[in-house]
Amino acid sequence: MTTRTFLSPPMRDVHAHVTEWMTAAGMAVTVDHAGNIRGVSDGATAGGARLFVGSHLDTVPRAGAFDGVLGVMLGIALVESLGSRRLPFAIEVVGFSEEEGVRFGVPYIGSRALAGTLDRDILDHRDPHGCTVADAIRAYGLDPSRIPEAAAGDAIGYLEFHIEQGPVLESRGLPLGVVSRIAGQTRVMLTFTGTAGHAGTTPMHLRRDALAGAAEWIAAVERAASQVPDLVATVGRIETEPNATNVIAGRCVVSLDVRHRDNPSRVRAAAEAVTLARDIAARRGLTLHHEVRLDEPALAMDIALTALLERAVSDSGISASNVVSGAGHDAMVLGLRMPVAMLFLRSPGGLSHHPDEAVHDDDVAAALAAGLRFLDLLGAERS
Ligand code: HGY
Ligand code: MN
Ligand code: MN
Repeated sequence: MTTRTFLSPPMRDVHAHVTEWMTAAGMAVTVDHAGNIRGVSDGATAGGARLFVGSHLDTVPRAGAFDGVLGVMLGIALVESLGSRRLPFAIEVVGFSEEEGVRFGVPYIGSRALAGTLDRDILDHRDPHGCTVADAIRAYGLDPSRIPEAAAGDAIGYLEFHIEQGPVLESRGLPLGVVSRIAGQTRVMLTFTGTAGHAGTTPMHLRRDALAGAAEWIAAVERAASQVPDLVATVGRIETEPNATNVIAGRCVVSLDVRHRDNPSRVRAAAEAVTLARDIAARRGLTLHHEVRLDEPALAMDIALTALLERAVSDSGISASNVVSGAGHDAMVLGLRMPVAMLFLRSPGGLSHHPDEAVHDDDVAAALAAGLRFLDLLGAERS
């Protein structure tokens, strides 16, 4: 299993491998100051119009082997398969440095740098060891003051290959799916604060138990979310202090991840969850603090680029089927800056964010063939 977080030592390892493969495919390779590795197909004029193809290289903890990195490898394979064939545009393959948001609790650092939308205050976020994003960038041998240089110039658009990470394509018996829309995502950190106390001597009615309050809230969030069609709400992280078996918890920090394909449903659900936390805290004599870490609107894929991708898939002999992505992707960030399209590969068992995440080799071959056909169609359109 793999755990590769932002500019961690495993990221240095994967950069070494990707540099080798990009170079062997005839690409000029750089790492920008947000830690994105970037390979440009040769013959590209500096600053010339280019198609970006990529995904992220960071992973969740104990991840599988395909979430993100498969999209980078398929980008390199596209360039490799073109060989000496010339297109009327360059291809830039990007391996983004931070999409999951695991190390600093803030996702999309790499793609925001490419989109030119990275807020400067994100550089001050600290990881659990107190290291800031800026420190991590410097420790990697990069310069945070040069992040603006990472911004994309003249972009035709962005194509991302990614595993579906869900059960839809497998249920349809399809190897590939064209993404129509990516669900919006709200991420919140909530802190319940009570009073630590002796587990043996404090009567139940005299307690201000932060962990019990958080637990009541977590169960209530799950119940509420189950009533709303297409809504998902997840509490994936919990940290409690002092985290001892014989001490009533004085403080408990929990994460909330809320998603829905339409924004009003998501925004309403997230707000209701925070109000619920505040009510439970008040009734239990706790205080509540919350911080919105991400408020990412749902994004519809670019119509023209997606139509070209659908044609490429059907020209490759596969019925083009649309999928809404419940997972967030770097395409959401770049879609605010350039036309974007995404091609999903079937996820056996719908499994992801798990060491047993898999793909079928034939589906990867089909994705590559559809990607090459997409380049033909885009090239013809721009000649
Ligand atoms: O959380 C997500 O949707 C993605 O895996 N970053
Ligand atoms: Mn992921
Ligand atoms: Mn991913």
